[in-house]
Amino acid sequence: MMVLNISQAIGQLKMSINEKWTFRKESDKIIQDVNLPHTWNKEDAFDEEPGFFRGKGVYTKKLEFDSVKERKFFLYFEGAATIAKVFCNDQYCGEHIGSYGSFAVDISKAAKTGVNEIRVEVDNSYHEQVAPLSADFTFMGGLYRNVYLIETGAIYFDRLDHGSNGIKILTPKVSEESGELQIIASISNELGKRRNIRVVHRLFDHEGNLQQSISDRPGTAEKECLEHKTELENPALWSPETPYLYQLVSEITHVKTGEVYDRVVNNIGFRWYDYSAEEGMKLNGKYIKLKGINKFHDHAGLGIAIPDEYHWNDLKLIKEAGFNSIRLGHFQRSPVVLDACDKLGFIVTCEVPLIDEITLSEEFSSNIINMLYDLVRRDINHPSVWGWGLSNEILLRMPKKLSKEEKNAYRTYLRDLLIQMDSIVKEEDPYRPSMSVMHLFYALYKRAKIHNVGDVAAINLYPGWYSGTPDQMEGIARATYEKNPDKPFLITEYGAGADPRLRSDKPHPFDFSLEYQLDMHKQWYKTISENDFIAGSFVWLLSDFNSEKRGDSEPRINSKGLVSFDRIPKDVYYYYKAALSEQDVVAIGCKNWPNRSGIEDVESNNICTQKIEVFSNLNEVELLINGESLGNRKVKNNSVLWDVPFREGKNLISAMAVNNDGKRIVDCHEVDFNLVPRNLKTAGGKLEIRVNAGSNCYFHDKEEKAVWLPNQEYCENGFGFVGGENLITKLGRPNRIGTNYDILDTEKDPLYQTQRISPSAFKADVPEGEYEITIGLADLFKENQKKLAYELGGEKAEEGKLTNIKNSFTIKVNGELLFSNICPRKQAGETTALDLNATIYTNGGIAIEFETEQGINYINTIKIIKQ
Ligand code: GCB
Repeated sequence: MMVLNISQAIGQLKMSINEKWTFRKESDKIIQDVNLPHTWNKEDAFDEEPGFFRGKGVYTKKLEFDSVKERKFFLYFEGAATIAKVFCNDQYCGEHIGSYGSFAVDISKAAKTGVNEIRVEVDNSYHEQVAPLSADFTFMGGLYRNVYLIETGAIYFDRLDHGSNGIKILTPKVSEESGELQIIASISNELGKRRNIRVVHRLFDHEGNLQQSISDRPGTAEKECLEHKTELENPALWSPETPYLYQLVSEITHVKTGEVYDRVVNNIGFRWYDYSAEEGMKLNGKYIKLKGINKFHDHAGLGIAIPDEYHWNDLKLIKEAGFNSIRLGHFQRSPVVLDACDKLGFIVTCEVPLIDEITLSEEFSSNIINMLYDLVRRDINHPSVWGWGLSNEILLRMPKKLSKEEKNAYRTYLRDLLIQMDSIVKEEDPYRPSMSVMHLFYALYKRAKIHNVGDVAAINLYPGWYSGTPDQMEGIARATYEKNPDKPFLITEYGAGADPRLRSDKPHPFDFSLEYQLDMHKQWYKTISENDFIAGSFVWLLSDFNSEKRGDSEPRINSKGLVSFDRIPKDVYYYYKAALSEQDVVAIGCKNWPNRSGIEDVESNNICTQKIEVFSNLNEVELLINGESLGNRKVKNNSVLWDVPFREGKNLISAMAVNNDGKRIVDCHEVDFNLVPRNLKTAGGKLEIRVNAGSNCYFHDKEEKAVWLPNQEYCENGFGFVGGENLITKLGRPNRIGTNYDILDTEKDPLYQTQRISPSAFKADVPEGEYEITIGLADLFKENQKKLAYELGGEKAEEGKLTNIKNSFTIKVNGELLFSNICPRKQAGETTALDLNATIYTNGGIAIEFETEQGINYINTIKIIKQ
């Protein structure tokens, strides 16, 4: 337990109280010791059972104060999901609605000298009056951000105003010559009539030199706003390249004794923006295109309860890649994110969780408006914040079954709400633009007359992913821009999913290969960079994230990140780094693939040629394999492709380039290659064949340190399927290869989500010997086909093809019955992985034959190993 009140000496205290809480679910007796940040969903949001706990959790903590006389005690919660009620010594002290806003609760009246018990009841149940109601992320619960104790004297800057620190700072007019500063201090006075109090604002430059000091005397009112305007000559300007920050230290002190009652420190940046439809964006008088990216707030293994350092690391990854702008879309972020954006130099838009779905009620409106105040009042001082987001794709979930009148009422409700929100934002902050982000169907927004709410036209576009082709990006973007001739135009999202474990030589929509994602981004970014009418764009998004309802190659994960859920860069990250960064970049692609596998190019040449892509912003790159040069190649569109001859075992690849100063920039990558002989009959010793049946993708198996090869037809002396076809569905998109079902009892879902249907055999012309054969199966023929979660383009349920037939079949090897009556649905369950394993001896050749007993036969994976 800690004893507080150091503040008596230093006047004011802000202290992290993340340590040593207890937690229990209200419905549970088990009490756990926890530290914050904490969420109770970090496991169940990721398990195979649909759903996650949505209910009440109770946190307690002991705080000891050595004196409470004339002291104020606030608990400052950076975030509590979703509704939090705070008690001190069993007395109710306050509550907050909304998962993402910060708020303070005054516990002074309930606090006593000695030990105090803090209790926070947090509830993340579905509540139809509290946004967000539905979205492509998981509404985890808990005290998932930092909590602080703030102790002040009895006159203090108002902490109870939507998470603000009581000081509002605006920079109404900035130029190179002068920076205007408007400071509004909200003061709460519980000292009564006592005088001799002074409020002092001191402005320091980055080096700690005092620039200005403003002093004032507050009156005796319980609440008072003291406003000051001042000007700084020749301010050092803030920009992404030089994020120069001043610091404003605001204090309430006793004139004679010097006692500090309260102190607040804010960072300040002087910069000005101009924006218009014709000229796009200007920062400090110079044209700037927003090269942006979205960032979320969760991490593998932690859920949404991530320590501040993780945010810093994310932002450093973004900076390193060369992006200059970030959209903090969908909901408010941790304060650290905004602080870091100020310091690292990002131009930021922030948003409230008015997303996808609404409840038409006054209570819903009033809650979202409160969240808007939470957002603006807390974050207004940050120089990094450029604009305010009012909503995201808010017509995405307008119920289809509404009557005409109901639809009109829905539209009117939204329009009124957005207009009101827009005017609140303008009242709070006349100097920043607002926007309401649309999705592909512009006409819906036009019809509801919300296409033009806000100052910026913003739309999320996924041509080539959810529908259409990447070359449609320009047309759709231009049309949206032209329909809003008075507004600068932003593409607030564009992206494609990629599972770091999947690669393909024939990338295809919804195959989740790294190559498909890369190919889309190359095309999209070309369009974006070549068209000046696009004032800015934001990749969707930095990192993969948890979306509990999602069924993709990694169920429950939205994999559109440039880096994985545990922040391992995908190829596309390096592509952007080469395209955007001012640093010299030479980066070998597929570095997260330490293993590769492939078939010898020509019988007995011991080589398999596979592509290696290098991303660079230098002119030429040289590639070496095992020290042997493959020559220099010119870099085009920030990339060079090589056909690299891999040999069995370790292969060391190095990419080298020389920069303008003559300095060599080098990147290296080691690949352990499993070379499969073209003529299997010549295979001496060990042999390893793995096939991802029914798929065009290679699958990297981290556990087994091995790679599964794409489906292939049998050819003489080799291996492959005889007959059959790959399962094609309409899930997510028409002509999808395989399904997006969560395959139970495995984490290697993509291996089982695709399958070869009705092959007559799988043959491998291996030499004599003992072989271990593993056949992987999963019944993908769903009995109750449900509508799948968040599928923007393909929400239609699969029709026709999928039936409830209990397929069963027999598997023979070389004419001998190996497995009979195989019915994966019965033996393992629907969409559940079933591995059949046997060791056989052959005098030469393996022919695995399938004989149908009922329905059809199929196979999802096959592995043949000779040690
Ligand atoms: C969107 C949404 C975002 C989704 C994204 C996707 O348009 O704004 O919340 O996560 O698409 O990946 O589908």
